[in-house]
Amino acid sequence: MNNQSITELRKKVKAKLGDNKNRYWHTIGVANTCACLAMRYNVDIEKAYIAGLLHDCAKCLPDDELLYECKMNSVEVTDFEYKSPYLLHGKVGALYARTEFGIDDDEICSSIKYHTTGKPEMSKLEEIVFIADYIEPYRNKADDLDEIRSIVFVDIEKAIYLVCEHTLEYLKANNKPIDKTTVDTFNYYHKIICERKL
Ligand code: DGI
Ligand code: FE
Ligand code: FE
Repeated sequence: MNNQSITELRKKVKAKLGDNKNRYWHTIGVANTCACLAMRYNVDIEKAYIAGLLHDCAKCLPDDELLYECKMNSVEVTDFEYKSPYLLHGKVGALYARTEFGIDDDEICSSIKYHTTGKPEMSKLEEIVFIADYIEPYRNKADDLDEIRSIVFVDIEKAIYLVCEHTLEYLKANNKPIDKTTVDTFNYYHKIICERKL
């Protein structure tokens, strides 16, 4: 993709995110962070940047539209996602990446699909998008951000384990329902870290 195409992609994403300026700057922050992590972990920089740019392209859809898009495009919706349709912005984002943004790359689309819950055994690109979403420069909410930001450039698997642990603690403390995939991701990365210590 040439510079012109990337610029077009940025404009299209901006339009898709509507008036939500913070969401656009978050998107730019994730795309740039993905590119940096791609340099560190020998991943295709352009693919990482595009995945970051598109990861939240369906974020502004209300719950009923997320469910409608899934129904119309035969995207599977789990019982849990019916109850928490917000989680579908990854799956619908992956769909839009193909249908509205012309991205025909399975790995990019999968990174978008799983960016909220993660999944066990993510590819390096999937790991990069998952963690970039949490650490991008405009994020400032989590109290462990500084720690994660420094660890991720040394040990991305450990950083993912720490983010999953923090997210699960947050969801439990706020009585939010927890998707099985979020737990599976935590268990997988926890196991990797524990086995390394043996
Ligand atoms: O779209 P963003 O806000 O940039 O980030 P995201 O897509 O990673 O969403 C982050 C939120 O998703 C965060 O508040 C935690 C929440 N989340 C992650 N796993 C689960 C979850 N929420 C519920 N209810 N259940 C989960 O398993
Ligand atoms: Fe998201
Ligand atoms: Fe995001």
